[in-house]
Amino acid sequence: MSGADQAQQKCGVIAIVGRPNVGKSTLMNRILGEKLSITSRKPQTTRHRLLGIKTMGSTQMVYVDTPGIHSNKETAMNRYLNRAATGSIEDVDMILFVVDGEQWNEEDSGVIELLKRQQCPVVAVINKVDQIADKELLLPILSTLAERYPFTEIVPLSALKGKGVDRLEQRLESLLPDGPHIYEEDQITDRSERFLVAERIREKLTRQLGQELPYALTVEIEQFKEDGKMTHIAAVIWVERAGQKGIVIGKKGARLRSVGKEAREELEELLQRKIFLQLWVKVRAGWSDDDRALQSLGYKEELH
Ligand SMILES: Nc1nc2c(ncn2[C@@H]2O[C@H](COP(=O)(O)OP(=O)(O)O)[C@@H](O)[C@H]2O)c(=O)[nH]1
Ligand SMILES: [Mg+2]
Repeated sequence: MSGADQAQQKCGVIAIVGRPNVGKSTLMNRILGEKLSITSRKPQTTRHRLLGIKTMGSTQMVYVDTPGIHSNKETAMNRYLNRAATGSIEDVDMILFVVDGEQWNEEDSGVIELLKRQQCPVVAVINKVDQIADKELLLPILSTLAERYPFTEIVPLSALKGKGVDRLEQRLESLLPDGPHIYEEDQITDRSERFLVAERIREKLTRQLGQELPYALTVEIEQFKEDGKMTHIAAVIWVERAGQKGIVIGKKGARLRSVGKEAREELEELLQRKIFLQLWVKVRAGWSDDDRALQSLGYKEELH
């Protein structure tokens, strides 16, 4: 590419932050028009920093989806999640601070405290406005938010329904600094297929299992192999206790079969090929509160 072309390019890294469950991952997927990040009704579904790259002509937006910043009990996993989230707001060009239009709590206030240390523009997103029937209620939410922090912009939207997202993108584009693109035009994430596959299996487990269990499990890909006809994927679902193993497997293996079927169907769509998926459930006591186990299961410090 010639120097002149590069000079016209715009590029920026935009971190999406907020407390768990406000819709950060749903928003990133919506902007990209692609399901990269996994989502669920349960808090702390997102455990890793994940880039979503959107290039349109001379403009490249590099979104960073992050685990929710929270104040739960101190375990190795919780410390890891908070580090991954707070680390991603350093050295970015913009921050998207996402809140749930219906609920504000002290975890949101905690995130605001972190924002106060940042120099870059911060755009606030009031998400889930589809759940606010009386739109007049938005005005007081907007003004309270404006009092809490000098946001560059406050944009109400619905990530789930896609309402207001175009307007947000236009505003972000206008704030984007000049600079050469960081990634190739056709690259949409920094993560491997292997990673996306493990995450998609974890999403199905998170959605199908009860309240507590999702936090006690992680997914590790043991085999990822092409044979010309299809991709053979073998994954281990690690749980913390034998009792949890039984629940994941279900009566006569019903739960595991159902997770496997849903995951396989989505993975075939994601990877655009036939997949043979095998799932095993294994116990590794206390993996989520053990720094070394976390590392070996892929929860490594993510520097960028
Ligand atoms: N009604 C409604 N629900 C939403 C919206 N955006 C996200 N959600 C739901 O909120 C839950 C948490 O979303 P997720 O993207 O995983 O939140 P995250 O933890 O901030 O990444 C999921 O059940 C989403 O479907 C929205 O605009 N409207
Ligand atoms: Mg998320």
